[in-house]
Amino acid sequence: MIHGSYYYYILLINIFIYFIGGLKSGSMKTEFIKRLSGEHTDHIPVWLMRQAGRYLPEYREVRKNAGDFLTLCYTPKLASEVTLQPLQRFDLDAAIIFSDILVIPHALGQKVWFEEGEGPRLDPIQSIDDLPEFNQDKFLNHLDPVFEALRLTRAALPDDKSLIGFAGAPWTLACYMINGRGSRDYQNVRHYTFQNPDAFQNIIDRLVDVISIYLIEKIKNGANALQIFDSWCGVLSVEEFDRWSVQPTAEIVRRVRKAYPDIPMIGFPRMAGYGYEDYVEKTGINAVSCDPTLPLSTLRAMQDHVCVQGNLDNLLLLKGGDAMVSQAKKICEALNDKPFIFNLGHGVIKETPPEHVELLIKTIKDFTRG
Ligand code: 1CP
Repeated sequence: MIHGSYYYYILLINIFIYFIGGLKSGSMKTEFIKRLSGEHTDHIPVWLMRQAGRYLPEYREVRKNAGDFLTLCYTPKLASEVTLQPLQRFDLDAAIIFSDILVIPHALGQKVWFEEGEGPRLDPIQSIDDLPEFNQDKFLNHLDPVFEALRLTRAALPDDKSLIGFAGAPWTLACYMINGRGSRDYQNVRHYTFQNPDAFQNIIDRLVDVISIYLIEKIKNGANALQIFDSWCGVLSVEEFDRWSVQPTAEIVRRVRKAYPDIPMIGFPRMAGYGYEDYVEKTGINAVSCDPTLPLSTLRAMQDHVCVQGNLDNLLLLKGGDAMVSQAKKICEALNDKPFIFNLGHGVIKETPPEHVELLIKTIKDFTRG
């Protein structure tokens, strides 16, 4: 009898420790994680692409003191601070770690800098051999500040908030690496792929390797879900889209799942139009982030296979008021009976008044509060 109660007591302590451990590592299933896994929840989870950034005065303050944008990305305390800023203001369900997709080419040894008021610049490459020989330890060492920022942020976040890690998709990263800057249509890069398909394939293969390693490391350091941004895949034809966007992304999903079978992964094939449904079917992602050009009927059709996230026009958020509120409600009405997370169709624009974000989040939260 004494023995029995002793073991019962030990068992209870173990259950308690296991439970607390789970909470600390953020492994508790939040409504956001549940919906990504296809479960229904009472409330609509919401987060916004580029929710941390220049539209917030408190971000501009930290950014000014940090000086250079990359310094901000590589200073864990500051990166964590700006990651948490939007959650201190708004009732958001997830934080996305503050960084940039271009830390990957930077960690591969490419020169990357940000021109004030213009955007990213890179010393363009023509072949993977233009980069130093790949060394995994060096690569991970370079990115250690990002991993530390994740650890700090996960430790500071309440248990009911999730932490999202992200990477650019191979095609989008290759666009910047070859073109050296943003472009409307990436004609140079598409021309390059026709002239040098093998050399381009080598670049994509290297990116698949390093993005997979990077995302796995992000999970190890506290990310509860991942998003892969293919911001420029909308310029591709159907065959190119399959070869340069869908197949490389599918391979990354396979590799990350091999290490972490349960990690929810969101894909964002921005402006892929006709390609969205194929992307969903072939990549194996859990959720798809939708740009504002897609009709809600397409989002609804995709909900039979994955969770959908989106797709309010960021220009409506910039405008605010009734136009924004009525479109946000329309999206919730159309999609909330199946797996759905509210988000924008692209990132918050820097001129957006923070009060508009406040009203938008309130609208979404009120929708299910009744
Ligand atoms: O001066 C500044 O403060 C720099 C502006 C800025 C910010 C705030 C850049 C430069 N990057 C970021 C942060 C950033 N970038 C985040 C933060 C997390 C959050 O969402 O809150 C994320 C997810 C990114 C991802 C990113 N960077 C993408 C993919 C998403 C998308 O917007 O399509 C892309 C394409 C980039 C490249 C990049 N970095 C910065 C800018 C201005 C750009 C886009 C330039 C272009 O249009 O070519």
